[in-house]
Amino acid sequence: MLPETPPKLPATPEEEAAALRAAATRSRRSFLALGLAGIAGLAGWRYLLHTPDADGIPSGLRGVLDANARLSNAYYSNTRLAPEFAAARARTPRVNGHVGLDEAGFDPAAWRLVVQPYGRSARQEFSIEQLKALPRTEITTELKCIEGWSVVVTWAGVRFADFLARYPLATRSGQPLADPNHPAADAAPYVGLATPNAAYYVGLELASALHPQTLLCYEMNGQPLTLEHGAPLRLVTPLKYGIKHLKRIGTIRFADQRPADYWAERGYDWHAGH
Ligand SMILES: Nc1nc2c(c(=O)[nH]1)N[C@H]1C(S)=C(S)[C@@H](COP(=O)(O)O)O[C@H]1N2
Ligand SMILES: [Mo]
Repeated sequence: MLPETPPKLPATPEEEAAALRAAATRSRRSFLALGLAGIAGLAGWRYLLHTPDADGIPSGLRGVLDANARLSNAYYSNTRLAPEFAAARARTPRVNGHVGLDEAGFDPAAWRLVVQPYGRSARQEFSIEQLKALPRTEITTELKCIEGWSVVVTWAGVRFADFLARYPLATRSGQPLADPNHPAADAAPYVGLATPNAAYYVGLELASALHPQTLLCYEMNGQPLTLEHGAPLRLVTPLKYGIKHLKRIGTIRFADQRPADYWAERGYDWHAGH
């Protein structure tokens, strides 16, 4: 289809000069608009950086991270799985992070897992034999460190969900969680784990603890865990960065509030998902 009125070409030098002036004004305006957008952007950035901190992160950025966390929470449905690999690809990871592992006189033979059940005061203790008596799960997944390296590792242990199926410690009622995708109303929203000396600690949402790849792990690449890799028991939660894979679990507690988290207190995202 032809335009009803074809664009009018300047007929005279005066008309041409007027048309050029009009075009220059238009482009000056858009240049100005761009500049203003840039200033607004800079002001916005200043605002983001200078608003008061929450967890050591400017609250403007904190809001963005929280929005990301809400998205990643949707991801943490028990249907999303971290990729698994052939066991032949497994390697020994470097020893990374010693916080909480330098306790003088720590005796793995005397170690017990101490659990604070949800809404009840009496603590319960578990030996490594009791944990090994539960169904064993082996997975080969990638351990990803927030520092930028990753390595494929074969882990074996008991699923956190299987531990809670046998010992229903996450509900006020003491009833087992029938459906890990829809935890009962009386289930704890959070789990906190710490080394026996409480020097390193991580927090998880119950949904992450119940994820089918989250293990209370006692073996690495077919061998019993070494002390430096977290013996007698460490956490493995492959949808999250290594910072959440607490080595040498001493205590587990179920909580109403977001538990303290060593690296979240130092500015990393609390969820640390990837
Ligand atoms: N107790 C304890 N657990 C910890 C850490 C730590 O400093 N102390 N560091 C974490 C980090 S940052 C990583 S990447 C992994 C590394 O596990 P690895 O030493 O078995 O490779 O352990 C995690 N668990
Ligand atoms: Mo890490």
